[in-house]
Amino acid sequence: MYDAILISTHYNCERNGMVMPSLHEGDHEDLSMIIPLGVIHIAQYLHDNGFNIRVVHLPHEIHALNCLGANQDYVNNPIEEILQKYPARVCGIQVHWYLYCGGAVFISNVYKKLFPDSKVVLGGHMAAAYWKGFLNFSKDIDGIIIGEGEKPFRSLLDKIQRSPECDLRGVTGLAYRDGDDKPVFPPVSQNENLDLDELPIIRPDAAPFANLFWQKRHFINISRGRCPENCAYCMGNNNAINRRSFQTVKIDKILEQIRVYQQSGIRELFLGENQFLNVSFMTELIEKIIHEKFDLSFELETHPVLFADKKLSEKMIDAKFFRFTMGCESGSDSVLKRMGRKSSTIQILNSVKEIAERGGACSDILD
Ligand code: B12
Ligand code: SF4
Repeated sequence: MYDAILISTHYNCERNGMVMPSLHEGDHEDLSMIIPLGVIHIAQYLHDNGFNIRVVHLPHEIHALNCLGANQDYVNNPIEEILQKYPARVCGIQVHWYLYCGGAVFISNVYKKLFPDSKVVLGGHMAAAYWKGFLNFSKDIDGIIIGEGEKPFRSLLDKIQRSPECDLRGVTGLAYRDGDDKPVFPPVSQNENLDLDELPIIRPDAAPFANLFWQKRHFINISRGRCPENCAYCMGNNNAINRRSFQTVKIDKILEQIRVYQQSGIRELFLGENQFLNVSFMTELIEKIIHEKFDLSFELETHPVLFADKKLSEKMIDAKFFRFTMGCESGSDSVLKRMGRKSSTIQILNSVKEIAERGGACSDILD
């Protein structure tokens, strides 16, 4: 029995456990194959603290079935087949992106049927935003971790180790149903977030990741906390969902993580958080990356304002930042203004030109 498993779902499933839409359908990019950073951070942290953990990335597991020639159509209920290999005291399910809400409810249902004594908790931005809705909607969901997951998950496991029958009261950062079945989230009175020095270094060969496919392109977490910008549509700046104010990870720690990833065969790293607004941090990071002469290239999810500094964009290319995605969001200045975006259409166009002239590739994203 595992202390905990952390599940990433496919988007959703049919009643018989067939995933929807089916894997590798040619008409969409299957984002669910990406291993979520939040999940691997929690898993590595719990593992480093002595717990027996597995990450269960369902799209990878189904892909593995397909590779064996055991096409999911020939398996009675592929999701049950997979999940019954993972009995755990606590089952955490990722609901970070809106894409996975339906899948998470479905999986909590299947998991509780297989292991009725296990506790099922959801976590991630969408779980945090709709915690009451999830707890009201399904009795198979016991709790929701609201905010960063490492410390609350560890407190929950500590509590369950002391008394396996435990109720979920008293775990800072966790919402649950009270005796009258009402969802409650007690105020968070102590700092439930990790000190950034305590962030784990992700080691792809660690036990929790035994069943993951690590692609050559991967992601790295180099900052935490709410974005200081005020874009109206964004969850990344929401106080109730993310209670930490913006902080960057120490550069030495980032370099150590890049070295570990490089040694494990990763060839391209994606940096994509709010750090783009912190030009002095980015400048120092990029200079140190150049100095290290890494044998991998980088992608940056960024913002048009970063390219106001021409020297910095030149250095980025020297550091092997070859691909940039930029949240442009609209081609209309008045819409951009109403959204609270800092950039104008002219800045967007100039940034693209700046990148292209220096030899980088640029694509737009709409969050
Ligand atoms: C990096 C990033 C990406 C990377 C993800 C890299 C990866 N491998 O995970 C990429 C570029 C792939 C990406 C893609 C997308 N993203 Co994005 N992304 C982000 C960003 C900038 C940071 C998230 C991050 O990794 N942080 C670092 C990790 C360590 O922290 P974390 O994810 O918050 O996880 C902590 C907690 O949330 C919690 N937690 C998270 N998961 C779980 C699970 C459990 C069980 C528990 C208990 C706790 C828990 O604990 C974690 C550790 O403390 C956020 C904005 C933001 N500032 O949060 C947007 C953001 C999350 N993305 C967003 C969107 C919309 C998308 C896309 C749908 C965009 C698109 N249209 O294609 C896709 C979906 C990707 C997918 N896999 O399906 C939105 C989400 C909005 C929403 N309502 O869903 C955000 C908030 C940006 C925004 N402007 O609104 N994204
Ligand atoms: S700059 Fe990006 S992360 Fe920051 S509030 Fe705007 S959309 Fe969200």
